[in-house]
Amino acid sequence: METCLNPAWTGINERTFLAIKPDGYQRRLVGEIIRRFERKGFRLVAMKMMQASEGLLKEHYIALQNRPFYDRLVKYMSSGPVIAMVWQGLHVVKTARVMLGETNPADSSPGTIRGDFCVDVSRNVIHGSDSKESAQREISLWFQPDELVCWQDSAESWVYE
Ligand code: IDP
Ligand code: MG
Repeated sequence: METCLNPAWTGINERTFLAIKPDGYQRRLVGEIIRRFERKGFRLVAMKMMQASEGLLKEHYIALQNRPFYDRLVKYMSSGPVIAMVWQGLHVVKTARVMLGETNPADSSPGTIRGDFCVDVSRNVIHGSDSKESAQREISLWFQPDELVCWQDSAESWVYE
């Protein structure tokens, strides 16, 4: 059993895929965004800075291929560095979406990332998987299995009962 997976409580092994988008990167929001997930108590298991190819992004956003903004979305997402990450913890998929805010920053509450740091739906600074199934698909699309780091989390007994 990998040391990063708890055999007794599989709920805390849930993982999600987050990516700081090129606007978040250019606007120097990387530290601020990572800080929020660290302080929440989630566990970072993979992270890389990269400029993603249009091919990868077309696959990532395949469900949106018939939307009018799809081509512009792929261009925007491939226009500069992104920070691709995998985070782990109890209900991390749902909680990360709450921490991101709504797709449109105008609908996002203050205190959320999109509510605090952006105004335009097409420049909304961060991506987060919308379900456990899409998280699995996106993690395997962006990361090789050996890029996920298994480490003994000494804070685990302070974050979970
Ligand atoms: P999500 O990122 O909150 O899951 P999705 O509906 O999956 O939202 O859309 C993916 C991304 O496409 C959004 O984060 C945003 O960057 C972009 N997008 C969504 N709707 C629009 C739109 O109406 N105009 C332009 N870009 C959009
Ligand atoms: Mg989505």
